[in-house]
Amino acid sequence: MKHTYSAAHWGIYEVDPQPEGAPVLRPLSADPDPTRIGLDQLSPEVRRLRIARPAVRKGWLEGRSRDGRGGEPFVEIDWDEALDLVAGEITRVRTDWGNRAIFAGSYGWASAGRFHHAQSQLHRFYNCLGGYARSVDSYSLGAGRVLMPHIAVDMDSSNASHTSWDVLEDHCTLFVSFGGVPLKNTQVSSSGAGRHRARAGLAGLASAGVRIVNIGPVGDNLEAGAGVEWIPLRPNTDTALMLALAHAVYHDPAFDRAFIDSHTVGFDRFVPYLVGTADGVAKSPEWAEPITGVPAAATRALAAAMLRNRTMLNAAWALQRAAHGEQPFWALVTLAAMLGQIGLPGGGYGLGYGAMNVMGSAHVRIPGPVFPQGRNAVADFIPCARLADMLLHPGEPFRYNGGEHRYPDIKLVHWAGGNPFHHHQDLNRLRRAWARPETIVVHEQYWNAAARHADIVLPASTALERNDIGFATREGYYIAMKQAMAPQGEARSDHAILAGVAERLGVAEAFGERRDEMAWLRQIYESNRARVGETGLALPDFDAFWEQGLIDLAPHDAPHVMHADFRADAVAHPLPTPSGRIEIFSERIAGFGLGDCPGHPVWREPFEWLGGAEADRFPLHLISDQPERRLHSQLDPSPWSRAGKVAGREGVHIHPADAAARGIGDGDVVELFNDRGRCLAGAVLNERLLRGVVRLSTGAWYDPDGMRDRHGNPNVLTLDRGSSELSQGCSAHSCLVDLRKWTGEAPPVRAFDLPRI
Ligand SMILES: Nc1nc2c(c(=O)[nH]1)N[C@H]1C(S)=C(S)[C@@H](COP(=O)(O)OP(=O)(O)OC[C@H]3O[C@@H](n4cnc5c(=O)[nH]c(N)nc54)[C@H](O)[C@@H]3O)O[C@H]1N2
Ligand SMILES: Nc1nc2c(c(=O)[nH]1)N[C@H]1C(S)=C(S)[C@@H](COP(=O)(O)OP(=O)(O)OC[C@H]3O[C@@H](n4cnc5c(=O)[nH]c(N)nc54)[C@H](O)[C@@H]3O)O[C@H]1N2
Ligand SMILES: [Mo]
Repeated sequence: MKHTYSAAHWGIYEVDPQPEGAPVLRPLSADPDPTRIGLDQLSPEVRRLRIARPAVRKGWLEGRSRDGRGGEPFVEIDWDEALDLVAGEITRVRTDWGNRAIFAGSYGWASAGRFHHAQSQLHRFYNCLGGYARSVDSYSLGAGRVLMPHIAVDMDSSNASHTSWDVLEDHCTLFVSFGGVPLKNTQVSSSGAGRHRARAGLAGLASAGVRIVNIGPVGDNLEAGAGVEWIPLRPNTDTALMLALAHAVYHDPAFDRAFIDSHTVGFDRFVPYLVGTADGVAKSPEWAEPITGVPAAATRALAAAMLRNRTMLNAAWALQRAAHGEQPFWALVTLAAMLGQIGLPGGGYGLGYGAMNVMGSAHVRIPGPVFPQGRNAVADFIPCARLADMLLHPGEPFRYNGGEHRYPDIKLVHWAGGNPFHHHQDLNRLRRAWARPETIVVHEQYWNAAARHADIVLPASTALERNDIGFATREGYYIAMKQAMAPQGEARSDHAILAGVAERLGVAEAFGERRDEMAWLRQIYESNRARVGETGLALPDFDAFWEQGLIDLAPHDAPHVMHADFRADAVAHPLPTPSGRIEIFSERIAGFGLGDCPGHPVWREPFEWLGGAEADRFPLHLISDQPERRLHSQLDPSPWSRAGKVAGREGVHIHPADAAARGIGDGDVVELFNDRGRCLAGAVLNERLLRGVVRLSTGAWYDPDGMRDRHGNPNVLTLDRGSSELSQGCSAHSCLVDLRKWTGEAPPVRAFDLPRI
């Protein structure tokens, strides 16, 4: 039998359905570097954690009690009862409090597929009912998303328009990355990674003789052969180093301001800060040295080399997932503008080569199929990372992107396709916040912490259990994601679940438009085909696409240079900023009058860092980066993810000298702690880490035992504070901890136990 296809965020599969039982998955044969993530998603270890039937927390069922979330047993009920309960709660809350008391922001990655996109389904559903309190931005790019449209271009356009690897290989001679190009991250692209290209991209740079410099606290996140230079840097001090590089460039005889004059605004308002006439402090390499730990001579040498090479500057997104996260992006763009190579092949800046597979793609950019969400009649919103603030402080004001807003008073939380007990910071605080709403409804596939902390749990099907269309920007494919197996247990798609509730609330027709699953796929594909047709690219009709299984867009590949049009003619191709140019000084941001984000890039001390006073008590900077063997918390129970654990827990990387000072050996169970919480982890001694830095990747399923997590979830330690009053982004990477060896017997991990039913 001919195989079918399926798409996941980490790759495309060839699927051999079996007459009985689970289908067999293989990575797409055309993928030069497929990932192992997800190949055992149908293993017994994963399948046993599926939610079989709708379930309600006992205390809530019996007396609507809010206590006991995350601790009580569940009672299984049938679908009709469950949908009646959900419809009843929605009606009650809408009647008593209005739609703005319903939070359905529902941040998260869910699964790939354009129709069964859980958030789109949920948002459309509530829009049919008069709206919901929503969330904006992302945990990924909280600060970047708000900053970049003011100074250059929005992040979605930026991500979709990076200079392609082939151009870098041919033209770049110096590639400098702040935060590496971690191949672990490029396994993934939101909505479906196609051909994995980053490993070959880096290898291409190395074999072309490009000088590659990696700057940051972590030395093993840029693997391109032997030649990579590593400049260790204290976490969260990239901005200070970028300013020092700018200072050295400014005083270099080779500095030429032609590009500054023709393509940017505000440089002359930044220079007094840079040279120190504004505040008495020149941002020189000597000034930066005690902040960053980078010797001034090395900074000067690098700045000189940047001016004399075709230089690509790159920054990892992690840099802005921190206190004052706008500053490293703004400083990087400013430094690149001073080098004058933005829009030239192989020169300029990148924001996130190494964040996802899409970066550096040569595939065509066309609009993708979308499931229409309708209009939200409720104005209330939060920046997504202000979740706990909202629940704890209803009615209180917050600043965001120049405006002043108030947190809505939330009575009902409805989540589909995200795991707040994965993604949010300071989980002990989140648990206090989570006890506030009257009702919490969660659609989940697995009995993870999000499901366990809900009142009403509705089992969702997986991508392999439904029909869908796969497509991701510049990933090069349309994928006919054909259902390959029956849903496990009584799981239903988010669409079917919400259609059931919509029927009870009298909006079935508005929500479903009388289309079944296949009719929706046909509709969203055909309307997309018409839009794509306008760009001159002819797609086959739906039936041909569905029959064929895959549309390969590779014949339309073309080398791409970011900002080439803008460089060639800034008048004909202005940037979407107020001035149409790159804004080194932003009148608009300056006009917001924010103490923590003035009108040009600045160095501000992070909330927590190794140079701050708190480092006396907690002398280690915690980096909680993306995990190598899974996507966030997804598939943590899989054999592949578990094979990466140390002593049954997530591995925490620590410099051998820091370990020795604490009597810790490789493989020991250790406890990380600060004032916010504690967690256990398994020690991994790693010399390619700056001393004073520990790295514990995210995504170990949360396993609370009081204030302590037993499994290695870094978010019991991280700080829940907006990156600045401009963006209110997630600042997870600004976090100090200490760590000690665990003596005696370590408590067993319970994260993968099923709840009591
Ligand atoms: N400390 C720290 N914290 C971080 C970060 C960090 O760097 N450091 N990174 C942050 C970032 S960048 C991100 S993007 C977030 C990620 O946070 P999330 O996106 O919330 O994490 P996931 O584990 O991907 O959660 C997706 C959930 O959706 C479920 N799911 C999958 N498919 C479906 C479906 O079809 N229907 C339904 N109903 N559910 C489905 C999965 O089982 C899973 O539980 O984490 C953030 N948190
Ligand atoms: N396998 C896998 N891939 C993923 C994901 C996943 O969960 N699993 N998640 C995806 C998502 S949602 C996102 S948003 C992207 C995120 O992409 P990124 O934000 O780029 O990913 P991170 O792994 O958090 O961090 C990248 C690197 O920055 C380094 N770093 C941290 N702090 C600093 C600092 O202050 N200075 C410097 N110079 N370096 C620092 C880290 O050590 C790490 O090696 O990854 C995506 N890719
Ligand atoms: Mo993300």
